[in-house]
Amino acid sequence: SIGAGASDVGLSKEDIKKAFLHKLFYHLGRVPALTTPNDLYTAMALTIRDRALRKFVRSIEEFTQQDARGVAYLSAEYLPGPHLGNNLLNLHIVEETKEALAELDLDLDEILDQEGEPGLGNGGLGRLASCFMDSLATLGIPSIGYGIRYEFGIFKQEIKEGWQMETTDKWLHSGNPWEIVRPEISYVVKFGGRTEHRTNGQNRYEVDWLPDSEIKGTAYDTPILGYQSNGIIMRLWKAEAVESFDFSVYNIGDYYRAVEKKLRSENITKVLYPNDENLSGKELRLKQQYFFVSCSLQDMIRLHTMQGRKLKKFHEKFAIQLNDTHPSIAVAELMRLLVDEHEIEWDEAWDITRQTFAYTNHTLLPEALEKWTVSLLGRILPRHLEIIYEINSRFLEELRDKGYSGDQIARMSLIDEQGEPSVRMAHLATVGSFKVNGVSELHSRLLKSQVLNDFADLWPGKFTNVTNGVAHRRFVAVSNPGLANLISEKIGFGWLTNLSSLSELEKFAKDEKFQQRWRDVKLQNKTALTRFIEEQTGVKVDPDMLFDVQVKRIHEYKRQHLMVLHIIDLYLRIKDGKTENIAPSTFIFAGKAAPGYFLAKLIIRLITAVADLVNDDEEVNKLIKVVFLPNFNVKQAQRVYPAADLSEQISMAGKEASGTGNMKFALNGALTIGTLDGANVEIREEVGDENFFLFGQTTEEIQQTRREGYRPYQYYEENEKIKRVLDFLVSGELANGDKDLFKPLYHNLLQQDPYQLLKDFDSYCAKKEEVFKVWNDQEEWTKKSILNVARMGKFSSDRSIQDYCDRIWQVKPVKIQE
Ligand code: 26M
Repeated sequence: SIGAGASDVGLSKEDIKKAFLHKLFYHLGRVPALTTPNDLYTAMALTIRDRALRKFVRSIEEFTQQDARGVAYLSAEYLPGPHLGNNLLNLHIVEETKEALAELDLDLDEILDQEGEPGLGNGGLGRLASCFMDSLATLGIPSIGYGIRYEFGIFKQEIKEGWQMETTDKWLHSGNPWEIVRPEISYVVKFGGRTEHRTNGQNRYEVDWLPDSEIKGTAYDTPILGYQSNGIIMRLWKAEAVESFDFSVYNIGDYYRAVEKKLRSENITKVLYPNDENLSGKELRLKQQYFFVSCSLQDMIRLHTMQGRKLKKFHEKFAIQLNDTHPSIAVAELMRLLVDEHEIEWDEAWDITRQTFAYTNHTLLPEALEKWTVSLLGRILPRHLEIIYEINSRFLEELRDKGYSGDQIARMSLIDEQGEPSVRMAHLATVGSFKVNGVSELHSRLLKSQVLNDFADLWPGKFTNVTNGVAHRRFVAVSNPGLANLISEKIGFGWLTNLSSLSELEKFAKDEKFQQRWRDVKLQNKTALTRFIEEQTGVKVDPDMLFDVQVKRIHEYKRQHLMVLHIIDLYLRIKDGKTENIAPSTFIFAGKAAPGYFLAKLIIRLITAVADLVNDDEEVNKLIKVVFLPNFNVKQAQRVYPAADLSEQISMAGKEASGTGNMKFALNGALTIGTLDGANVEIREEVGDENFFLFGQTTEEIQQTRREGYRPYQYYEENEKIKRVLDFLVSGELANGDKDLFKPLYHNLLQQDPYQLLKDFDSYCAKKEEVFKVWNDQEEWTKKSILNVARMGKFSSDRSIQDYCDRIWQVKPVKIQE
């Protein structure tokens, strides 16, 4: 071991205090008396980063020494959330840090509150990648997470006159103390131009790619700590101009052109595309994907060969996981690197490639399946298009040999020839991988029977399921210390590394004293959220009410508007004086809409309109309130989950691949009202159907309904309640008399209702009645809440990662002796 020893990064209160003052003085040039809150936060972050780096460096030493097989996780998105609190937990120095700061008259909570977050993802998929980083580190898996260092992450959401407004997320503006730039780790990535084919002296067929531009990718590393164990890194690439485009090589007169070129290069990693579940087909997005994939593969090849290993053994040392199809151009890029740049023959290169990649699918929605037009792909990546055609022609040949029909072959082809020819990235990823997985049992089953049906028939062994999980240390231990302490007091700390041991809580489910403390913790969390809600929205809510929460990206398939229709029904009932059986409730929504998704934005407008109506009505607001919390992100999520009583997971069955918010809520003691969709199915299986509020059609029933011809208008005509609620939308009683505002939603529901809200409306309302009834029996509710938590052990991302290790990657942990 070289350099810093453990003694430089001690973990005692004194060590932390000394290091903190040192950072404040020498890194920031400040004395304690003259500091801004950001200085204090930065000094503390740097103090902790040193300690994290030491873990990480030790891990790398050990991985290298043991020559261990490792994993590269390729994801276009990450949502790590604030690092400081999580790192303090992982280093086991929360108390020491609190005390060190207290001696300086400083408050840890205020410092924690200073931290912003890297919004380098849209939602579920990005957050899952970060949960996986946490678990990979904790389990000691030799691994690295590759991605893109977007300068602007997901937009900041503000609400103006009830509408979502987007502003840019300048997450780097006060510096990022967690990252380390690695100028020496950089690669050149080529774009555009043309290819030249020829046979060389030794009769080897060769291809040259003559690009028309080159861009440099530089590594920025962020250490990710595991719980009392190793560290790994998340390596994000930033685009810059290559040196050859520097002004020095140009004539004086070309200075501006050179600088312009530099600016254009940096465009590639400027901004995250804010669409989830909907593809944009934009050139810059394709460039982003290829850029980070190429840098990552070059980096892995460097790491691999640096240690004197043969490239032909690449797949023995690395498994590469593709987080959806966003990085799936990697299949063609690895082929190009092996065949064109390292002169490995096609067949052998293809064997290596297919033993390297595994692909996770996160969606069945047809509009979200990535396709790139042949013309765009050929223009940006001419060599890759040739390689994709070659892979395809060999693959289709195989199918022909097996006697596949023309229809089947057209369906399975990597190229979609209907309409403008385009490359189906899910097919490329499937053909180029040794395993393909969905993210919940139901989703994996549907993946095999719907989207990738032909492939599952061809290669049944290739398809598998790995149910998602969440970083319970972040989403319970860090964000809900009250609950965490209560749990640890009863069953010890084992649950932090083995979530299944939560089952030891079962025996306290009916214990009245324990129940009371359980409720006290919840009330405290709700009180804290109440303050936050008032700060953010001006709305005063009552922590004694039932907190009924739906937070997630806004999407029609997630059916936020189903919850709104029910709230309108309650409103109308209260106005009629029929208040019996309504448990006083606060309905809390949060989530971003893709900026170009009109109906999603209109749903937000609807929520804010209903909120205004309800909250200002003295007759109504004693019983119900409605809140839309702006700018939902990881930091806010950590405030919301601990304070929820009821978790809304009400997507149309068959549409939500898994969901992970559902797990975070249940782990914090919320009960779930939900459909048989995604991981809800498995959550219900685990917690018991008597502890889960199930409603709505099943996937099969929905298909049946569709086959029989779904007529939403019929429900409107035949169901008094539905008619009244829908008519209310266009009555002018919402949004200051504007009758037209919600017409698009009204018509959408009556004409197509693609997500069959009206069909599920009655069963949803009926289930809400049951929720109210159980809520009125607090002992019963608390018992169910405790049982929910006790039975959620399956849903740690530690379990998910263990599944990937055992069943997909074939990698083992490397433990480190300090
Ligand atoms: C694609 C092309 C261009 C621009 C953006 C995208 C894109 C980005 C993010 C598409 C989809 C994206 O995310 C999808 C997502 O978050 N899916 C969710 O993944 C979770 C983790 O597996 C699941 O729990 C959710 O059910 C699923 O909706």
